[in-house]
Amino acid sequence: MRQIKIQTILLFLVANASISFAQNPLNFNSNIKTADPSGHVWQDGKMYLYTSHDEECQPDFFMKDWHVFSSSDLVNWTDHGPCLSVDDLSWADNYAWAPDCAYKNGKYYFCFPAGTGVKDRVNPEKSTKWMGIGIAVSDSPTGPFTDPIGGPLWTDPYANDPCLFIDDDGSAYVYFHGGGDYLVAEMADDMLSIKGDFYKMDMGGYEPKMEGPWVFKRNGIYYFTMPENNRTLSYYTGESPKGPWKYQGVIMQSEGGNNHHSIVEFKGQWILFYHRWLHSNSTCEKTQRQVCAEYLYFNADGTIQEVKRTEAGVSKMPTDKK
Ligand code: FUB
Repeated sequence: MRQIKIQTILLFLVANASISFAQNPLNFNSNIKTADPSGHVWQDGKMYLYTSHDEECQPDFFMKDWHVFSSSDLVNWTDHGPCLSVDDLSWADNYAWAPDCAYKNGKYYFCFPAGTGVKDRVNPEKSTKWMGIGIAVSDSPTGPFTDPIGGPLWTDPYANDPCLFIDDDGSAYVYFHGGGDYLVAEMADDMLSIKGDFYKMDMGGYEPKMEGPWVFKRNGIYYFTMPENNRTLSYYTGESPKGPWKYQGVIMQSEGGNNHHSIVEFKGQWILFYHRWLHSNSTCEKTQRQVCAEYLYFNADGTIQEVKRTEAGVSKMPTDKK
């Protein structure tokens, strides 16, 4: 009898350990290093995470492909493998950087930055690096995606880190930081080109350097979020997808290296995905990037509460959803 009791207690402890153990960085069941997470919940209710892929000890952000992961509980993840690689592109051979994805017209549109050349950090005038934004299409959220244009959406200005946002009326927008400006362009209905010109948004007079913008809508408020100076996650709010925007403050403080994020609602709870520079699971002397997640809470007036990095991450759904 006593033995049965002990076994029952042990079973209970093991079962609970699986939901309370640290979930950061996210466990993708391999040693893969990922960065730049873009989270989306599609029709099947699962979370899909589109990430860039850091090669072990890679130099200067030379990156070659993108991965898709999916999960029904944010704890157990399936790696669907590379959904696109620069080898599939005729116009770029490197810099498979921060991607995004959107669903429209019954298809999935994977929007990605890629490029060629090299950056000369000592003599910048000798740099040959160029980056542009492409769009690839698939019938499946996990790809494989194909590039129907065979080129970037535009060649000037130089651009990376696109964010795709589809408004409630189906209008699609692409956001990026180009030439020091906060730019947006409307996508054509077929999502394969932009409609009209770039629009320089009114950021209320506060325009720090940034990359990796993210736009979402909640209770009629538009949120424009970004890593300020590429490191501190902060946000603006507005009444339209093109602004004007009002700066509201910090979501997550900097911890040194670049940060890149996305914010998405999952089962009534808002989630912040981001990456950290960590030594864990690395054969490399340097820290490497790995994707993490935290719960994110709104105040009654729609402002966002500051998020702290934790080890537990999203291991246990909170009961006080906001
Ligand atoms: O991963 C390469 C680049 O680093 C991304 O495009 C930026 O957002 C930064 O995370």
